[in-house]
Amino acid sequence: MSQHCVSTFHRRAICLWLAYRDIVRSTTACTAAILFATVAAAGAANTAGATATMSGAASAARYFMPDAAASKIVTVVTAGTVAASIVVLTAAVAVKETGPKATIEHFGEVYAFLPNFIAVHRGEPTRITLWNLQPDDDHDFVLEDRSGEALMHLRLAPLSKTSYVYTFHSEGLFGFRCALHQPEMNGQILVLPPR
Ligand SMILES: [Cu+2]
Repeated sequence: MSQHCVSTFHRRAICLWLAYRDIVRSTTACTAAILFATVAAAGAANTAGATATMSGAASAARYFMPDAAASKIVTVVTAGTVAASIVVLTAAVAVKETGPKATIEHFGEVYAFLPNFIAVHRGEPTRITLWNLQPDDDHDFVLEDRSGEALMHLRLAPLSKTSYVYTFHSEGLFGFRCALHQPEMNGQILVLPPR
């Protein structure tokens, strides 16, 4: 405002008008900025909502039990009489909370299944319970067929036990892995002949 103002009295009206114009302009600009910010925020919220919906749908589709074709290799049920029970732990080999720091700097955080080698008999229902021991880390369990295709995919939430009864109908060596911690968090299930 001061640049428009001169000391002479008869220009007071012009000065006031210019000041008024400046205020109107800045208010308009400010209103436009607020409107733009509001629209941008609404757009961001919509995008976030869409992302959340998509990731929700994606996560629902990501985890699955054996389908009809996979069930010819292994059937998985929640309960029943079992011939054997096996507990598999998620072991924190090198993690940020406890180190060693140099190992994590070199490899990143390292986890493992413990045990990572299981033997079962064909046709023998076997309970396998997966314990996620980490309080703040997700793991998952992908059981693979002999060509490496996923037969099933389970989420192992932090501090949880995930238990199913597996009956293999096919002998041989089947891999499993945590898809979140590759390439190190793996194991194998050897399916032996019936005893
Ligand atoms: Cu993992």
